[in-house]
Amino acid sequence: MPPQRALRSILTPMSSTTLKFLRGLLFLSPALLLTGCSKVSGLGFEEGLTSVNDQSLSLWQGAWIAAGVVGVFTLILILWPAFFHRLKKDSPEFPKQTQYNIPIEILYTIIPFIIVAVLFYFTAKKETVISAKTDTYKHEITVEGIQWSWQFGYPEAGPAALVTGTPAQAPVLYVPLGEKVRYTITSNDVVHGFWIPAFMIQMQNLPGVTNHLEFTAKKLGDYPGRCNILCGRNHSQMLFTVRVVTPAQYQAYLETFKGSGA
Ligand SMILES: [Cu+2]
Repeated sequence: MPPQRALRSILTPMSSTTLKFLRGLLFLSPALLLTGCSKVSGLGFEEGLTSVNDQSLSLWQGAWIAAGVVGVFTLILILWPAFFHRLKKDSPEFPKQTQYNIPIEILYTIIPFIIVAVLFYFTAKKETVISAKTDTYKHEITVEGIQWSWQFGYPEAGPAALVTGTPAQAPVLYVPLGEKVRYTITSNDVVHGFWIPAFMIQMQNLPGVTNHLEFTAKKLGDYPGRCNILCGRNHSQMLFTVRVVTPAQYQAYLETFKGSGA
């Protein structure tokens, strides 16, 4: 086959069977994606670690599914003209031009607006539940960001029950299993970010502002914590460990402060 003819045969529009198959795929792909969601993976996060995970995980999964559907649809829209609207032998040099097409311009303004509005709605709904203040918490812990470490306080064990970390010695935050704690989040210098990645939790420590967050830890173990706001030279060393212990161990931990005269 001469090269021109070979090229022409590649450029020839596909057969109607192939066309039908690809069209079917276009409408089926979002459906396939959604039916696979009856058991979606945590996509990097574990279910049931804290009361916040229970709320945030579906938001995280939903955002990925929405991104996947939009991504697949966009890819199809990009590939569609490349496959089905190739230059034919007898076509004019340019296809029909559609600039200043008002309905299309309105459509591609409204669709992104709807996407953002839906993501905003679900985010705001979850955020309201996660950051709600209640009076059903059992313990209080203070979390102060300092350049460049953390100070954790356990007011139940007295005003001097404080643990202050340093960049060289990261502090441990003791948390009781299955009991709701209210965290009072403050800063004594610049903006820091109290972040426990595995718990899907982050709240900023703002100078002059007192933030509150309440949650219940649901699984024993050690979990890494970090500062996620660039707060100065040793920001990367603002590490801590969250240690989820049984309520009895937590009480015993509080006793150690009392024993030390705190
Ligand atoms: Cu910091």
